[in-house]
Amino acid sequence: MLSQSDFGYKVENPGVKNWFHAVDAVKQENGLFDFVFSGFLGSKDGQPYENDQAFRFDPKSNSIIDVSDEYPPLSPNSTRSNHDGEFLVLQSSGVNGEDGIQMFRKGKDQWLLSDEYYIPFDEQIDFIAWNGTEATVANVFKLNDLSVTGASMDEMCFMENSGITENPLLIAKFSGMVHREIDDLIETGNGVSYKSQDFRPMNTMIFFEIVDGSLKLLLSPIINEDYFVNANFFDCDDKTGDGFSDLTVSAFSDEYLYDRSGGAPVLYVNDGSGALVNADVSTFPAITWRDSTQGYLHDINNDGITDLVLFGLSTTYIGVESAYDIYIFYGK
Ligand SMILES: [Ca+2]
Ligand SMILES: [Ca+2]
Repeated sequence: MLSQSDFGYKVENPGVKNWFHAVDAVKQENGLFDFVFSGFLGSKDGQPYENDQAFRFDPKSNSIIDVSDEYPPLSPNSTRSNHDGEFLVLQSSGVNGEDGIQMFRKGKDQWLLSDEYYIPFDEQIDFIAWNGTEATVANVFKLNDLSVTGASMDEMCFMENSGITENPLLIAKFSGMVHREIDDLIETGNGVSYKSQDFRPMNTMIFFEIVDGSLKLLLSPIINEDYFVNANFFDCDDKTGDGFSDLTVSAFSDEYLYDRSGGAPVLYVNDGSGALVNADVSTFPAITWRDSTQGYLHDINNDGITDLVLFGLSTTYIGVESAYDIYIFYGK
């Protein structure tokens, strides 16, 4: 919907229908943003088709134009640009199935591959995913003394005013699963296959400084990282109002190692000297009468104080059927 100078809105419906999974806004030299979308491979009339689409507002024609051809193939798993639109980082799979990222830098009229980083895997296992009955071969990564499988870099953000680096700072969430009981998994080809329900979610944050167009892996600045968080999304905005960006993981309330307030996000507070400290959020309001909740920290009423938004992930209260609902707790 484009607001019009005379009155009301103009509705445009660009592109073709798709199941988009990654979305981002990429800043342009004129201050406007391109909107880029990427979904999983689709097919139409039996023919697979590319699913990346990118759109730009064209002031001359006062309309949305398709600029998909200007972009490299985007990743449906994660696509993220930095604040001035110079870099575009995509989740990527290496030639041997390693998981990692590719970073592109904006050139004169096209995006050029600037650097890439892949996490090598340690071994492979036979694995049955949540939606399948056939075993497939899955990579196992040794990470923080854990054997992590089913993993990928599935969400990223660029942190500004980090106090950690002067250069652009990229944070990638490496999301996977750890077996609930077994540390030493048996390699593929030995007749043992593992089911996804025997694993529990884990996440860890991986930090990169961008130096002259290269990705430089950093030691994690997080103090007391909570690996056993089940989460899809995180952001890196300032939540404490001190000007230094914090890291907020919008965790699901279930699948924790220990009890946690229902729906409270995990908050790593920037101490201003390069450390992100896992904050005690036990006094945050909690929704404990729902089966499953998820929380976000945003300043909803724009008074400069962060508010907490909790919402239900299912239509089920404990014992009661209901609709999805949202709770907003205004900060004080
Ligand atoms: Ca802060
Ligand atoms: Ca507020």
